[in-house]
Amino acid sequence: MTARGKLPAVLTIAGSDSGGGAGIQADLRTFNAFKVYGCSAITAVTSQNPNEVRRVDVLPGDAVKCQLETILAAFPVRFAKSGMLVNREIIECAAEIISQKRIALVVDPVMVSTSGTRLLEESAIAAMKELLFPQAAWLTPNIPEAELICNKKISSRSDIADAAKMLYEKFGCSIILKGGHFTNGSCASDIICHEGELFTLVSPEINIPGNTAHGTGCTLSAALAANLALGKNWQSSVIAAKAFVYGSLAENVLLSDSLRQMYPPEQSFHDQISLY
Ligand code: PXL
Repeated sequence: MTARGKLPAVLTIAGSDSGGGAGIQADLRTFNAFKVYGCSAITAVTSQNPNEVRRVDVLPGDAVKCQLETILAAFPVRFAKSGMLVNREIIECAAEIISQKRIALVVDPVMVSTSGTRLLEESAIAAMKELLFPQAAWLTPNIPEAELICNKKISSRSDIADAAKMLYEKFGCSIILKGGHFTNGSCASDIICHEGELFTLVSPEINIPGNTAHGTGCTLSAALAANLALGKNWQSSVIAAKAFVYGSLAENVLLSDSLRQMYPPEQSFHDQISLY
């Protein structure tokens, strides 16, 4: 609830993950957990489970545009997140509407699924850089995505900081460069560049058996958008988002003898997170 007693409506523009771990399903679950009202514009329907992506059906650009226009005709959306945007046509629709409506956008530049399936056409990377990132309030790449966006190999901690600064300077938005692909066995640290200043956001490293990274990126960006929509400042918002991802892994649920998934935590894990 905001200070004026209204529940903020937050929008996700992303793909459906039939397995429920990532995409729209993770975003809406996260919005519910933070008690914001979730609206969704779906870009594509993936047929997947935690082990494989069998098929991706992409919606036409005008179907995405119509969802966005219809949502925004009724809901006073001030904050949104984007995930899997697939191609230039969909990126153009999203960028145009976000700028017209002055929505603060958290962009998770989803490119490849954890299992290796392409979720963004190669030619669409240029469209993201040209049209979407300059409209973003926050950009949350992981290391492989930052390498593709910057055209630069990232192989050390100082490379991560340089890339975060480079992205900030190039696109003018705040950056969370997620270090999950580069852990040291004890903590998972991300580098933030906000208004040109560098910060480190750290949680303990946590490993659950199976495909643990699936959905963490979607969850982080949805949690960040939800907390910003609740009126929290950026520092509290990134801490709440990181704590939520950590807590979702820590309180994972068992679905079969061999299947665990992240799940919104009951406890708060803020005391496990540091920002400096
Ligand atoms: O985590 C990236 C991602 C985003 N959106 C959808 C996905 C995935 C990864 O598999 O399926 C729909």
